[in-house]
Amino acid sequence: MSATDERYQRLLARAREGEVPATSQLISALESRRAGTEAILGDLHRAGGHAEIVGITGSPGSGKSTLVSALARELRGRGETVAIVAVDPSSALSGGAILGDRIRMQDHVLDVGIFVRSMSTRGSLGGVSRATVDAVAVLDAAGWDHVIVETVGVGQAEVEIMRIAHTTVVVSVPGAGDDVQAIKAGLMEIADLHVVNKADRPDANKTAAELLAMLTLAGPPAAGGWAVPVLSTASLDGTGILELADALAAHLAWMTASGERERRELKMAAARIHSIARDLIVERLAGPSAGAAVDQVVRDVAARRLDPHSAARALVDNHPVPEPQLEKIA
Ligand SMILES: Nc1nc2c(ncn2[C@@H]2O[C@H](COP(=O)(O)OP(=O)(O)O)[C@@H](O)[C@H]2O)c(=O)[nH]1
Ligand SMILES: [Mg+2]
Repeated sequence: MSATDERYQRLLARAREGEVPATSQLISALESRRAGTEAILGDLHRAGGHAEIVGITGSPGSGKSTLVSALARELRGRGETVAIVAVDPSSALSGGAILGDRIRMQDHVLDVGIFVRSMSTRGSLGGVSRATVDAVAVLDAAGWDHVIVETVGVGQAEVEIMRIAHTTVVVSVPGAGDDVQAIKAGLMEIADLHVVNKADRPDANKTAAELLAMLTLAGPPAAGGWAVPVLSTASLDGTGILELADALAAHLAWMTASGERERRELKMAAARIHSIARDLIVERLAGPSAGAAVDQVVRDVAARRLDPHSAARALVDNHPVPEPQLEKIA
């Protein structure tokens, strides 16, 4: 075992004892992608699989951080431990929101049963980056009961959150325009639970009714299926938080009883393998080890001795990437 491996192993052992600084250091080491992280990622995978992973998504300012903070307090009251990963848009424009997260999360600063980590999105706005996936793996392996990932629901992010979360919560707010944001942003398909936050504001009932109408249009769930609930919360004063915690527990129980949890674990595994394989292949084709073979192909395409499709296919055939057959698993 290399010195790096040993250091990571020590950090993981301490993280599993509930040592927060060791947990943070391990997440940072993986985030900066220092050499020799593959072995520890393997250990994390083997140790994990116990945490309930919840994704919370919705537009900036919808109150996700406030909601997560209140939810964490409720879950702590039930004797469960909660780790929060807040994926902050890296844009300087949102500096205020990041600061806001920190201040609210300080409510929990003295509680050893709560862990809070902010991650930058590093350019992929709202995206669940590789670093986030690895952070969740650390927290799962370290034995946290709940891992909550807060992301801004933009573009690819909502699809990506499904790849790491057992339960996805979509947050909407009243009075943000004529259309419910979740519908506009294409978030309807991924929501296991809808929350209309800021229910203390006018028109909260109207927003909830619009969401319910959309869900009704989609038809009733299959027998034994999950009926997506629409909950209302006012996360500043804690209204509806107890019901949200109950609904999350109910969704987890349903997933376990119906076999859905197993199906989702399969999908997540397939998506994970695919994404890592894709990264590997890109690294190989672009990296220094690609070497002369790629250079020659590039020259052949430029000189029109070879077409780019055949060239790409020939390169990939040398490094095949298995396509996950997600439909077959579903
Ligand atoms: N009126 C009201 N304001 C809220 C509620 N929840 C959050 N807020 C406020 O909405 C703003 C954005 O909250 P934040 O949690 O940072 O939203 P995020 O960007 O989605 O994480 C803050 O000023 C909060 O105080 C709520 O239930 N009611
Ligand atoms: Mg936030």
